[in-house]
Amino acid sequence: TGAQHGSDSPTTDLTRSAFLLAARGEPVPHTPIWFMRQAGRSLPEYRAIREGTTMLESCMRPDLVVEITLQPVRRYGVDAAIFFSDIVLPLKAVGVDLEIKPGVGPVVAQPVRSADDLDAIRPVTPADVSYVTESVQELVRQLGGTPLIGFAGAPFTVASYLVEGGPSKDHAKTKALMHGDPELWHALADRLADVAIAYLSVQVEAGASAIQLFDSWAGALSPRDYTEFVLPHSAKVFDALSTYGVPRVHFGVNTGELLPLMSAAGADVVGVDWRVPLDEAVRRITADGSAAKPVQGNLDPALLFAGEGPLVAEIERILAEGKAAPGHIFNLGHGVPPNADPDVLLKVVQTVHAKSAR
Ligand code: 1CP
Repeated sequence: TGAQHGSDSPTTDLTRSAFLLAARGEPVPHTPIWFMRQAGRSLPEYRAIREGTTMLESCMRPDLVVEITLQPVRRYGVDAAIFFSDIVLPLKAVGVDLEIKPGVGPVVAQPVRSADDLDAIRPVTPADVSYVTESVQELVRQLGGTPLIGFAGAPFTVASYLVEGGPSKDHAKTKALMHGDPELWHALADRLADVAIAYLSVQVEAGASAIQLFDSWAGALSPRDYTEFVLPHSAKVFDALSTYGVPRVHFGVNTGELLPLMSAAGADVVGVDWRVPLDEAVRRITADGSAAKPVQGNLDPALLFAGEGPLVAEIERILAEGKAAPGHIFNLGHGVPPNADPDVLLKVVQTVHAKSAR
């Protein structure tokens, strides 16, 4: 990947990217690190540039997308950038009536209740999101040797916003729909798989070097429900993306019981939150005889507020446990909290790099 973007300077060489090497289980110069939600409210430069522009408007402006995506790369020297967007952006782009409310999250005007409500949900075409193509191309140019991760929301997590109408703690309406009207559920999830495939394809074709499928809220489901109602749809997404050969990361919160299933859905790299140690995650993924695969994680974001001693001790423990996997990408167990201190995040990056240097 990357070669097609021209190599006027050696810094555009992605073949030595620690992130991409780790994602493929190959030897690395140091353990790569990036942070979920590394762009965003924890950065003063983000708050400044976002002033007066809504979240969704920002996602549609290449000048802002490029700048906001680069901000944490400049500040922290992380080993990957993540495209600045949101999991509901492709729905907005095809005309679903939704907004992202500050301090709340995505809010949907007309929650999905019947088959008629599915009409609005169709895959984006490159023409619907030309600003995404433009932003990714410019980012890949400016990022040089740092890979760009494209992302999409997984069918279950996006469906939850569409069915609940907004953020939810228990996902009760979504589960009720699954069990009460499985036909409608599968029709909705299948459409959302197609949305994710289309949105991820646009990003990869524009130059993204890896993709992450966020099934943030899948941990609300039992393994049985996950297997029946979610896995086939997420597997469809991973399968469709396999043609590109870019590493595919699969992440959710509170997914300790689901790790083998989320791995089996087709991930090349399994994201792990802080509840399950990485060596135990590897044991769970391989328990049925499946091959071990690279893992990503899993510092508890709360440790960012614990002080340097405990923080460094946790980083050392996670680096040691990560050795159980054929590749380890360091990350938080979930997103950067908005009140995190950027200097502490910088310290985490420097510590991970220094302690893992080969
Ligand atoms: O105005 C703002 O700053 C709004 C806050 C914000 C931001 C910065 C939202 C609203 N989305 C984003 C960007 C975003 N969203 C990124 C970008 C880049 C980065 O990581 O640096 C990404 C990857 C997402 C993906 C996303 N959106 C997820 C999956 C990741 C996760 O954190 O689990 C989810 C669940 C969403 C929905 C969403 N969008 C925004 C919020 C506050 C939420 C969560 C709402 C809830 O609690 O249900």
